[in-house]
Amino acid sequence: MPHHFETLAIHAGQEPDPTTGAVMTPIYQTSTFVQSGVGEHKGYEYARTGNPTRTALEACLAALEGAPFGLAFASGMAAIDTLCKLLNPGDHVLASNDVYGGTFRLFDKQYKKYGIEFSYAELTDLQAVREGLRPNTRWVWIETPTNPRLKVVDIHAVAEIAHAHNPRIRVVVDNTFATPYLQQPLTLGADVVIHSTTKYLGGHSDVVGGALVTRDEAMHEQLKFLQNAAGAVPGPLDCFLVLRGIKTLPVRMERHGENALAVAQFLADHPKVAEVIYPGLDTHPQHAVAKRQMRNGGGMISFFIRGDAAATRALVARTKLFALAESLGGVESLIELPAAMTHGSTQGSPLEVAPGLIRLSVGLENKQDLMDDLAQALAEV
Ligand code: P1T
Repeated sequence: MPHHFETLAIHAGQEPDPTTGAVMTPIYQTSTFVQSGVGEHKGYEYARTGNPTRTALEACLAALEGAPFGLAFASGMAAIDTLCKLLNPGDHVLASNDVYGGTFRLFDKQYKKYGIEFSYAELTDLQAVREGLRPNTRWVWIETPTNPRLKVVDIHAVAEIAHAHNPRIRVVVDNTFATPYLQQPLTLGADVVIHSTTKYLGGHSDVVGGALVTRDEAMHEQLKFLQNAAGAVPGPLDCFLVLRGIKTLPVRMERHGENALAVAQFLADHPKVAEVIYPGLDTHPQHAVAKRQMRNGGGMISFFIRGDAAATRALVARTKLFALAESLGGVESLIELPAAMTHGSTQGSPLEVAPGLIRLSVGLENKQDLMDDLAQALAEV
């Protein structure tokens, strides 16, 4: 009988070590593996090509997304870069008009110069999706919820439109913000999932990593070739940390969602807050899609205060529990200003983020403590 998500998170890809019985997957801290004769070995030759700790993580990631194939990388950007190497000059990518700043930077500063076309559309508007597709469109690139504006894209509807336009189009979903616990893009019709495992999958802000998961065997083989050929692989300790983090992903995501909903409601009721963006609030423009597609609204909130740029900068430096830092998805709460921090690369582009937008990664602290922290910071505005 197939196991449920919570069981897969703890066990998928991870058998007790056959030589010692160790229950936790060992950290195989080795660069190479002995051969009894030329080409005669136990499945591992050299650790760029494969390492048993990484194999366990890759199997676990695939299982969580409901797919047969997973690959782990040294960072989310390394995963995205590896995927982009499948593109050829003349190909077109239709992407969300709100994506992580590093993703936009890689497309715009690196892959555009190889003759690849990128255009950015409002993918929450299905008519804009239809109008954005071109004869040479190879991929539709979805982030949902998007970083940092938390737009929710209907994965099933966009995949149907893209595949009807051309069955060879690949629908790519960056599932970093939602995680496979909240939504499984491949079961909704997408073709490839990318992750920054640095975030919720690792979950403790102590590791940088990335992943690519697909059901397409031919694509997997190409990506595996590139993983080995270019070598942006995670080390065994990093793989272990992500595996360990994943074991508690379901319980963490439940609490991230519960805490974030409470914080979002608190902000929405606060007189000094101008606007709150959270997929779990019924005021969110795609709340209905979020309810259908995600188990809860996730742990990320964006908001604007009633105040100028100086007031906004002062506020983000005044919270105590919410640490002013880039990244997200850890057990601890973080606050940041995307326009000046994570999304600096979008300045002057059509993806430019409003300077007043404040982003929260709501952690697992007591939710009343988190609201009190925001209240004391807002009191000074
Ligand atoms: O940082 P790295 O592991 O390389 O992952 C890149 C990445 C990819 N996709 C999304 C949706 C992301 O949010 C990120 C990284 N984002 C941050 C560091 C941030 O603070 O938004």
